[in-house]
Amino acid sequence: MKNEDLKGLYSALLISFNEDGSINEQGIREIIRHNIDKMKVDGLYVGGSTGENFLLSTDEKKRIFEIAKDEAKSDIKLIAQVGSMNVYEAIELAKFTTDLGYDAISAVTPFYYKFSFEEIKEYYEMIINSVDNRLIVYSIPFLTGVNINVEQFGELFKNEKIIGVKFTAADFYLLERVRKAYPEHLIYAGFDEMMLSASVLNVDGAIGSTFNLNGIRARKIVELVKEGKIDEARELQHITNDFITDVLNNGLYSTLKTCLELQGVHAGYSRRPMKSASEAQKQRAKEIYEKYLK
Ligand code: SI3
Repeated sequence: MKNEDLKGLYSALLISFNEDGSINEQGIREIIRHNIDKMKVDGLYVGGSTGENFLLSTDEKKRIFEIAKDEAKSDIKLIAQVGSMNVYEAIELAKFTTDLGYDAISAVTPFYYKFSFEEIKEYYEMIINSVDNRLIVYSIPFLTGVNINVEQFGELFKNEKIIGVKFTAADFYLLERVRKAYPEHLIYAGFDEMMLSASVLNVDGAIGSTFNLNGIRARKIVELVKEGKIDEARELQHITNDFITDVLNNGLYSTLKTCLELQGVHAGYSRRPMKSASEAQKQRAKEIYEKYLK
């Protein structure tokens, strides 16, 4: 598959857990089917923040990668987020998902310690040079505290296997600079609530948690921008952002999961220490579902 074939709209896959925190395989399969059959997404981003990935063991991550590939087969594109504080785990997962046939891997910038850019670059080189695959940098400064500037993106992109970035930041000046500087690299918008603005800047795709439920509306925003129908796109972004604001206020992943449950998809519990929805939050999620998704 050519790099440009990786463009498109990807759901950051939600993961269903049982009440005891174990993986709910049937629930995960149902979420994947819902994304393919109802949301009509181009691909899935597996093992991201939305997948509560950083709360899981290596074996659990591997099992989720296996389930996603087994359920999705080659019907849609699959990107595996393998990044970890433990670069050796990241390498192990990069090898594992490449062997499974994932179309690309992605890795969050290493976090917690204040790594220098040289260290960050070496982390990426170690991961991607261990496999015959392509890598998308996962930049999410508001959670990691790691900011990468235009020149540093250029340093990373010198490795031809590092083909793009998932840009989860509100810095649209930086996004514009990166777009202009690296027209051949793939940029995925990471904040669903800023999809319109990112589309105007000509990103190559988007990866988001809310597409698990709002995927059809999200795609329409992208299409309207491409057709130059900015007023209509803005109206849809307004509705989308009313939805996202209500979801964020009620608890992001637990509300998305409750909304899926209301559609008969067993999205299950969250993984501790992440809290699952309380009765009051479930009630509010029902109102959100009825207002925006029915
Ligand atoms: O890694 C992932 O699961 C993502 O793709 C994350 C994605 O950028 C989401 N960010 C987080 C922290 O969940 C967004 O889709 C986000 O949930 C949404 O824009 C609402 O703020």
